[in-house]
Amino acid sequence: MIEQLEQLQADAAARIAAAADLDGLHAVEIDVLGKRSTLTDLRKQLGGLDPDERRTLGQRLNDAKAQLEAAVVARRADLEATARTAQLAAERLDLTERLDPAPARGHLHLVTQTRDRLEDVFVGLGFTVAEGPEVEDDWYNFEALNIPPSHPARGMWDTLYVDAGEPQSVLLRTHTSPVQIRVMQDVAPPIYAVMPGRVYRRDTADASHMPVFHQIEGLVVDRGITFADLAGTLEAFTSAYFGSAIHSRLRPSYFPFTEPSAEYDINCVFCEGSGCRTCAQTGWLELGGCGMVHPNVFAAVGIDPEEWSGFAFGFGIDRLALMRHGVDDLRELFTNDVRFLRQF
Ligand code: FA5
Repeated sequence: MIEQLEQLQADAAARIAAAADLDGLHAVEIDVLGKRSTLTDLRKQLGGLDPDERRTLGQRLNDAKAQLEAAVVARRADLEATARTAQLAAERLDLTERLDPAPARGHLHLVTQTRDRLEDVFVGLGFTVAEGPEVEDDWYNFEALNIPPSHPARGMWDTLYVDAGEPQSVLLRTHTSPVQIRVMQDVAPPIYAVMPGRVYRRDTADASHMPVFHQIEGLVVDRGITFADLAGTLEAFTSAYFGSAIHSRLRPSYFPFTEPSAEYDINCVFCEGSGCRTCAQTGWLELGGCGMVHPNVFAAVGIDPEEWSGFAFGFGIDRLALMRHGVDDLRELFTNDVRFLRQF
């Protein structure tokens, strides 16, 4: 019987080791260790043996059973580990994988590029950059700029009002000039600052107008600043931005917040001054207004005009972008056709 048991144990151990998967192992386990197994049959035969043989064989049977059970546990652990690895491999999701081609990278809009470039040029000339709110009140946008209520010059800026506070007291700023006021309130002179931003007017869109557009304001306040400094600064800016072939000129004009005031023109970049359709055969293109800061503006912010003088200017950023890139219709910038935008 001992021999029979040893043979049985060896066979059972081989079958356990050979079980290919968990179901197979379960079947082998029932077969070799279950109630109807040969091992159980052998145990049933113990009753017919004499006490010594019964003890010896009983002990061997218990050992064999314990070893086979341990073998089943070990094989099960192996098979479970293999099954788990296979499951992980089958369920693996590669979240870094893209099946569609990577989308093309975009770039900054031409107006943003132009604004950045303008800031760079002025920072190179020693200016700082400041910003102000797009929703303003009447005082900043008009009154502090020497445009009291019912001043006829208010008609120069067709204003969009916001439904807040007293009627017509809160508005979308019509120019970046209110930021001049905020800068002068915040910092004591000397001041050398540019102030870019978005502005709003009740203008109908056409080749040179948009109801929402962008300006860059400039403000210098220091001792002994003259109109010659203004002209020199704008000429230095013109060649830094457009190249040395393009020059500027100042033409008498009127703004309530500057005295004297001027329009800033540059040589037409399309015909370089010889005259074309874009410049209406004049050879010049108008880019913005400028002038010496009016004493009433200094008074509004508490700067002594006897001690300090200054100049200011305000250019249309969108129009500067058109000029620099030879585009002849402002609306092209805002239609947002990528075929147009990706050229810049
Ligand atoms: C002003 O807005 C003054 N605040 C400029 C100024 C600042 C003068 C400081 C003196 C001292 P004006 O309304 O002319 O000025 O506008 C300035 C520039 O903004 C124009 O020359 C033009 O380049 C641009 N601009 C005006 N209206 C539009 C519009 N609807 N669409 C696009 N650009 C415009």
